Amino acid sequence: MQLIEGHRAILPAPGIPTLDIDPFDEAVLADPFEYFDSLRALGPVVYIPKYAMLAVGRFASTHRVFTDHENFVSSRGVGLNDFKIGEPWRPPSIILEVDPPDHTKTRRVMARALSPRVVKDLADDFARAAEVLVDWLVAQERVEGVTDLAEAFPLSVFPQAVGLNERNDRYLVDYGNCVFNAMGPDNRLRRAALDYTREIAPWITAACARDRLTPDGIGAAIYADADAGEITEAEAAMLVRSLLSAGVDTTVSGIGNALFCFAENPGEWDKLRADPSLIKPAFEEVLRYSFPVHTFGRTAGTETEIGGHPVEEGTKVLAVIGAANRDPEKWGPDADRFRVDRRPLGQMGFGAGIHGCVGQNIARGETAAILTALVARVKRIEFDGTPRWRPSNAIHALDHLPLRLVPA
Ligand code: OVV
Repeated sequence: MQLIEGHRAILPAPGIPTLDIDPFDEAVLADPFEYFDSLRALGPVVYIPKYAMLAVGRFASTHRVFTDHENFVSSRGVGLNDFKIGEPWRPPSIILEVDPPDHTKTRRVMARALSPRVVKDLADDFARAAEVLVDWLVAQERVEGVTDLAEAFPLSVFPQAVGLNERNDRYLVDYGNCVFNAMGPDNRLRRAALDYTREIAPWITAACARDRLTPDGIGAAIYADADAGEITEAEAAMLVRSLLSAGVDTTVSGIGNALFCFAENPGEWDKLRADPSLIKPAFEEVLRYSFPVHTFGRTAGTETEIGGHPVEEGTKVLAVIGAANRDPEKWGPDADRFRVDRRPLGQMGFGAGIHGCVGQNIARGETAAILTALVARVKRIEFDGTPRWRPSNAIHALDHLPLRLVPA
């Protein structure tokens, strides 16, 4: 067995087309749409020789890989490394990097802690925080969309919602970025992430402890399930770690991408202002068109197939959300257009299947709050300089977004 990047290097079955590209090259990450087009055009599944693995980017095959959790497992890692072969870089997540039946229990605990009821009870706090922040930003007029808004808003509500007593806003955003970069190949981005997490991880671990959390937050609700005997105390700490891994940089990216979409498409902002009932469907369209996570991996746990092509056990498969979310076969000939009234049912910005984002209610709640406050106060969102995409092995987001907010 040949090893590349810590997984079994496969030879593709005859008939699987080859795509000779490095999907994690920084130039591709900065502008991935040609890669997405090639990936879909070649077939339901392609072979990536650089990493000796497969990739799917058509809507149908990507959806299949996400929803067929029996053949495409998560317990061997959702990045390029196969946990059966190499050591995971941190103790694996007990909700992300796990299969049923182990997944079932932790998923139930997290789903309860992040239920629609919980998010509904947070809605007033979110709305007030959004109004205060947007009032302040509109008075500035020129803002840095990433730090002043996309980061500032989740940081003004999410840590309190979780009940964190420890605050280190930089670490909270950067930890998520590191976790997602660690899913990639052994490139500059992953090596920098692993170096930096050595600094951050002790702080994260400490922040997850029961006695560092307020008694009324989402974190405390998870520990209450430990008291009830559903999970152990150590498992509760690990699930709080999942909140901090997946709950900050993702919403930061979603909000930043929303601002980008509206700056790029002022007519769509006008539609939202004319009809604020479009705020919720508009965010679904942001998730489709500008997906905060571009790629997740799976591993074939058994011999299986994709689109009629045989896939051997141990094969790593990249499920390219960004490509699937732009598939004209699914979304029509204007798949590359951002349209707030599209109502893109089935968009895979939150993934699909049993591992579909467990925090999607709170993510939608945060975004609805900030867009509602903006719609009421901002006539136009304009670029005030050149936006810059942040290279990441899994996140699709901006790291610089100079904006002018034109007051209503
Ligand atoms: C969906 C996701 C991304 C990153 C980390 C985790 C989950 C986790 O459970 O730690």
